[in-house]
Amino acid sequence: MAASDSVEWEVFYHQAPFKGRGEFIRLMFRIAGVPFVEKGGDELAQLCGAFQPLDKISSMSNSHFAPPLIRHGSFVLSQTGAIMEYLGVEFDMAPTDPLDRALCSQLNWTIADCVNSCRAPFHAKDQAASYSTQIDEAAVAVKEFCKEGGRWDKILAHFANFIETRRAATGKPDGFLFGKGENISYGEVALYHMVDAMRNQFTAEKGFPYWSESCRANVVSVLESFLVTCQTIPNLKAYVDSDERKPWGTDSCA
Ligand SMILES: N[C@@H](CCC(=O)N[C@@H](CS)C(=O)NCC(=O)O)C(=O)O
Repeated sequence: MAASDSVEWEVFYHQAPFKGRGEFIRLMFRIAGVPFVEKGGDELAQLCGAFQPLDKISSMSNSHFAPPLIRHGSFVLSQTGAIMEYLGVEFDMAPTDPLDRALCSQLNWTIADCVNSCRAPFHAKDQAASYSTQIDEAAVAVKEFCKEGGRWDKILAHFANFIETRRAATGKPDGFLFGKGENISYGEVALYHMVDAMRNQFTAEKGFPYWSESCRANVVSVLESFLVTCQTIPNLKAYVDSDERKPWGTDSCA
């Protein structure tokens, strides 16, 4: 299926006032300049096992669990990482070199792990319950997650090192991470959103003033330099500067 064909692209996600994992997918469409319609509500619930009674799941005509999903004609796909990879190929945003392509996939799946790692401490008592029911427990768990030299610092250092080693490989110190460092890939779109989400989640305004702590200033400056690189993509810059985006959530990192 070519990205330019006339079949409508649909993105299914919660019709909620936060970006969520749906934003990874929206960014892909926006950067590629491919129109899509966003859907949710009952139609989303019908597609997801997570929102069906247990006795209905085995008779569902599809095999999807939770949003986001995309639909293109009769093809439906779930799992953010799988959708990013699929759209990366469809929209010509996947590296062509096999080793680069594998590393881009590695980056994409490490980001999926990072989303889960960042969400977990905000749901310290019950991962299925709302953050609002566990604010006190979350405050303790997030502080532990973000303590100097802790798990979050390891994740941030990993991404910063990935950026720097890849830039060294492409020979472009301020560039993208694959090929000749000239084009954004789907893995980098995911990294862009992940870094931007963490930068917006771990702030003093939200009660989690960890992004700007001096102990991680060097790593943060590498991550933020990558955001600057990504914002050289005109469609990305126009979208993130627009008022068309949903607000950031308050209890996770997407
Ligand atoms: N690994 C999945 C996780 C999907 C997921 O947890 N979706 C959330 C919204 S961001 C949801 O609505 N989950 C419902 C549930 O798990 O019951 C992905 O990355 O797409």
